[in-house]
Amino acid sequence: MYPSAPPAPRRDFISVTLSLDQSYDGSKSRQRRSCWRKWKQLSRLQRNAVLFLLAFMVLCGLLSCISVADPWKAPNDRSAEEEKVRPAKPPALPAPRKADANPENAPGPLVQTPRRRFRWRPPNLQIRAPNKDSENGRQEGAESRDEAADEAQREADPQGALASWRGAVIEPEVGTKVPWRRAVAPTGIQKHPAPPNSRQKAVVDAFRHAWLGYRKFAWGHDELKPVSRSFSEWFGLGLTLIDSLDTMWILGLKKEFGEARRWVSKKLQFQKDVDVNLFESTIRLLGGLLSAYHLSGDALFLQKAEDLGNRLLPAFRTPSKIPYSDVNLGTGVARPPRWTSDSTVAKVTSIQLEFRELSRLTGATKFREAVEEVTKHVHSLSGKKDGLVPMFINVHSGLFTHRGVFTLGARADSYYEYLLKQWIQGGKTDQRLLDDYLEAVDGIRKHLLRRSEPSKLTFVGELAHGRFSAKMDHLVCFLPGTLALGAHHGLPAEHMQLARALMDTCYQMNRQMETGLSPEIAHFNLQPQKSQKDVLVKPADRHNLLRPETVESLFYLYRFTGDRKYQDWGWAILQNFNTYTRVPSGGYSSISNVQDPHDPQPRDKMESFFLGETLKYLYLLFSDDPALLSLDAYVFNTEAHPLPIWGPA
Ligand code: DMJ
Repeated sequence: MYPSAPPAPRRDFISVTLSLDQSYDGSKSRQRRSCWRKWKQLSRLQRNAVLFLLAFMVLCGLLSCISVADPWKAPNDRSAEEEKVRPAKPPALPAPRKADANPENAPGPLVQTPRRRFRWRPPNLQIRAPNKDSENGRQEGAESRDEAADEAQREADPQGALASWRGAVIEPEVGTKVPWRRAVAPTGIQKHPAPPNSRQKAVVDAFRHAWLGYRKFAWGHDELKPVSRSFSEWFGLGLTLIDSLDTMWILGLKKEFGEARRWVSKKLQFQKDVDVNLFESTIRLLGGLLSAYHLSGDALFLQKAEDLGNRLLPAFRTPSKIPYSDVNLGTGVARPPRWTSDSTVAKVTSIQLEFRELSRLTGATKFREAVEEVTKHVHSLSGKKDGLVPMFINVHSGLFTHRGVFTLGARADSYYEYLLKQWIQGGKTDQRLLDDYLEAVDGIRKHLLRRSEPSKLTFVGELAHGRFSAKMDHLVCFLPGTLALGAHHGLPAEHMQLARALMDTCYQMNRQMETGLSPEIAHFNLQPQKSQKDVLVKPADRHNLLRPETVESLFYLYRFTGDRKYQDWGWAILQNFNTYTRVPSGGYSSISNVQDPHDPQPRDKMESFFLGETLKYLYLLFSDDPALLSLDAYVFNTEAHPLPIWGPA
């Protein structure tokens, strides 16, 4: 017997689709007939299921086409979603272009068009869309992206640890995150600094008073005008705020630091059509950000520093590689000052500590290479006089100009300072830097050093085409500190003797004025019979800009000698600042006449270096703890921003 007929196959959904597939081999008519037959065999339910499946597949195909190529969108029209997920990493600068007369037509080199990415799902980051009506609309959009990126980072690294604040453990702040490619860990500050003594507290009071004025009348602007209770702009980049960050950290002003940090996070944008001076923005802004990073361990500051460093680099694109004095942060167009194609020697040779450190931290060698090219070039240049350099250098020829004039003051000062400090920063290995420094100190001794009458004060004058001038800028008072630092790092003991002698002179430049504050420029008397005074001041030079150099050197001298007279001298200067320059409503003002205690004539300006340098050095001077920013671990840039001394490679 035949076995009973096999049961009719179950015409479920899968077998239907399979049989439809298999029937595809025959001729078209046979195929159609067999398909139709099979289709008719299906129940109504099965037919509906097949139709539904086909419709679904067609719909999916259509949707994907629409997403991948939206014919209604212009090619560069980035969707809001792409904006939201764009990383906060600063864009790279293109080659500088010729300046456009109309800044509005300036090319937008700083906005990189990101590669299109396609998302099937909405992004996790929910941020506010930029407010187009607000004048800050663009900036707010960028801030939102920053915040979103910060938020994402916090989610990824909720334990993100921070350096302690004067010994206290502090919570990671909003936006704190690990740098994206950090080569070295931040150095931080000692864990348990001694509590501030009464003189240090007086400095903290002074700082708070200065900050009060800045906060009330100039918040986020470059400089406070304390008398008119307003502000002035130089670069429009919150110069005072950035210059003050590390001072606040050192003084333990956590609340103020946190507030300033939030401004940096939310408001500071370097993508701006603004010309900045390469030197000033390097020593104050880049230096300030790098130090703030080292002390706090907060990667926000390093990110900002790298962005700024990238935007400053076009200044180095000159035929000689000697940088232009100015560069536009937004367009990348660099230029010399309007009246010359010369750059100032001090200004091209005192940016090295900062750019070298930026390279070390980011791993990007371009910063170091740019500035070391300048050092190498100046090292081998003719036109020096026993190690002393002229004040100007031409960016086209790369040669010194206005030769024959030598000073340790304005335009040359920090050239000498950075020879020594770069040598220290690099672990005392670069012999050329040391040789240039030692030769220059000998040159100073040989050509510029004299003693005044009647008190025999040792001072550093100037030389112009063989003629000596007994003129000394207050700026030169950095020199005792630098000489002492060199002696501390093993250079000849005579450097320390000279440092002490010059320190006495700098103090006398303050002491002999009726206000006890130094004039901008002093002239020294060389002829005993003509005057009883050693320090003479011309009417045009009687101003005091709240400069740091005297107290800077007092700090070094006290650190290395322990002689308390240096602290007492600094204390007198602080009191004089309080008596003659403090503005009751907040802030301190530069003054026009240090010789008139009844009317010192406030000039209505508080320079950023008063907070960045002057008050910081006073605070450190009054400390008896040599481990507080140890001079074996840190080297201060010329704006008083401490940077770590590199260990052995
Ligand atoms: C600061 O900006 C720096 O110290 C610079 O080296 C010289 N001038 C001022 C302070 O006087």
